[in-house]
Amino acid sequence: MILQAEPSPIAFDPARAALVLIDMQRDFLEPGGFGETLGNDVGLLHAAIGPCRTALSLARAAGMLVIHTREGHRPDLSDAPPAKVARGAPSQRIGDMGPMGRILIRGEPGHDIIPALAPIPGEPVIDKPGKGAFYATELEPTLRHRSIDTLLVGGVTTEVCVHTTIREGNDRGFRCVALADCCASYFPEFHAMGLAMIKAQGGIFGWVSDSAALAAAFAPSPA
Ligand code: C5J
Repeated sequence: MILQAEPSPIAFDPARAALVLIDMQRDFLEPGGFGETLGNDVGLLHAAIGPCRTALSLARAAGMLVIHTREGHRPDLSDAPPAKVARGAPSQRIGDMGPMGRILIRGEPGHDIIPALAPIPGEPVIDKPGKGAFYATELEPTLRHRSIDTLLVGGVTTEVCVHTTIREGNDRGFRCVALADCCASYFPEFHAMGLAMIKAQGGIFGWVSDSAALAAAFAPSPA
């Protein structure tokens, strides 16, 4: 199967590829969550929801592995570096009570994945304390046990958790493809530059494609 991408098309076997949706959580996409406490306009992330739904439907129909990640911390904050909790001047800090429960804490309503992209049984959900999905998680063995070699990545935000995960995956030998319209940022210019960085220099740490190209890759070839 060939996926049109930049800087070059990439061949992939759906049985050895995973769709990885990064942190499509209420805490980042809905008012009152972590993203908004940092002063961001959460509406800017909503453009990625429809394309993520498309990619999710395609991956599920093809029997591909689908992995969801969630950024967040244990209720006692034992896995939250003090430097992360203290950083910046947010209106509320990690662990404070907000309208969707404690900010960025596992088990709270804000930590959930948005209903439009809810995982279904059998889809691993990786809880991560950091920005990258490989750090301090079971993601790598989850992929290796299934002989996955290619990651199709969407989610938020492009230049933070998506980028960090793609960099980590690339260094571990996975072929990482950012699905551009399935990603979004509170800063449109960072989204654009984040994608540009991935595919520059002949694909220095990955490829960039989109949900339409994924649909085309899965479309039956004309007889
Ligand atoms: C951020 C993320 N932006 N999921 N997290 O803090 O990108």
